[in-house]
Amino acid sequence: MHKEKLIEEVKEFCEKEIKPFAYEWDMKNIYPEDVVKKIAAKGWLGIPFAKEYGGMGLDTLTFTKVVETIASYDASCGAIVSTHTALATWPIYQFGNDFQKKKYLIDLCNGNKLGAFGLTEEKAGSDAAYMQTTAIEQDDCYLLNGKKIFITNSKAADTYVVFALTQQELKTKGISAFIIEKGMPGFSFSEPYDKMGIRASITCELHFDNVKVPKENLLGEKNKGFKIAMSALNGGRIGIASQATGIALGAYQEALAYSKERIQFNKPIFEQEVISFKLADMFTKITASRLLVADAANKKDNNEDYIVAAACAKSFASDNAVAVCDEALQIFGGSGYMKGKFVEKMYRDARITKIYEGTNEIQRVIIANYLAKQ
Ligand code: COS
Repeated sequence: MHKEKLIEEVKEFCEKEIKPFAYEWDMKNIYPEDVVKKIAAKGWLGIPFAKEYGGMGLDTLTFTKVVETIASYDASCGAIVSTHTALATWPIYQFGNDFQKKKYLIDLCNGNKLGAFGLTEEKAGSDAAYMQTTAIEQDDCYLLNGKKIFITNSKAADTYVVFALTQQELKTKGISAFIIEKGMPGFSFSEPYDKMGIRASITCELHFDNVKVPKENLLGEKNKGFKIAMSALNGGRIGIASQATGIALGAYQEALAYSKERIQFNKPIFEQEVISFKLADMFTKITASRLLVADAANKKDNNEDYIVAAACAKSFASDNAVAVCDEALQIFGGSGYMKGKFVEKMYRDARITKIYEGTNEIQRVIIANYLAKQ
């Protein structure tokens, strides 16, 4: 499919299926199950995966454009698509064996199933290796015990990539990745969190109480799971950078339109230089974010090292998203501070992009570690 045509189709879909409802989802904490099913039916849960597995066979840049476009209408929907694709589906695509690809990947790519990623724990946030969840070998299974927190898609998902210690004393070299199915005995969820933003994406804890995970669900090699988690996060960060760029774009578009309508001192406020210069800076920030996202996406597709490029894109685009939403709200003045205005929602939605899939402080650690080696 032609990429420009796809983005036009995504826009039309969002105008009809997302825009009229997004604020209500946010206010009422509603997970838009029907819309996610429609997104799945369009094939947009499998954009960068080969057609033989039910994907669209497109590149990472196209994936970022789709996430950006969706997030410009609703950040939660952007987060749902990005997490499913980059954190749940990609690790199985990259590290799964034929059996796992047949059993899990096809349904994730064609959107029959939704995916989630379970890494974070109470004591293992930025220090991801300090996890407590264990997977102990027992006959033909691993016995999984522990709790994962802040999990996007959580209750709404069907298939989970979950990380656990298989050899505690080895730390990063004693972590393994597993594919977990909803409904496995002993696997349950907390109530959803009541979040500041991206309130239409459902976020819960995952609880594992003696879950018997068949050995065939070990993803990749035993004790090689930390690398799988970190690799998935590299791609996930490109997704978050796209999401952040989309939120900034949505807020900028709202503010630009408003600045041309709102009359003060007998003229549209856009004609005040102080306002048009703000919009010029917002436009510049969005353009720069897009270029860093594209750089990381192209490096990924060209099989170049994209760890640092993803960290640059994620931290820069998310800092920009918060700054752009702040200025958009400023342009709206008091009315932007009221419930019911999209900029108020976007301001809250933007904030998470500086935190999840590695805080921006961690992104700077990654970049600085690279600089130390130059
Ligand atoms: N991509 C690929 N491999 C990576 C990696 C990355 N981004 N970061 C680390 N690794 C690899 C290292 O190369 C190393 O491999 P070897 O053992 O073969 O040398 C291994 O992982 C351990 O690396 P390191 O010792 O640097 O691990 P640390 O525990 O010190 O962690 C950071 C490094 C802080 C970068 C890592 O823990 C991190 O990214 N934390 C943030 C986690 C996060 O994003 N959490 C939010 C999840 S929300 S879904």
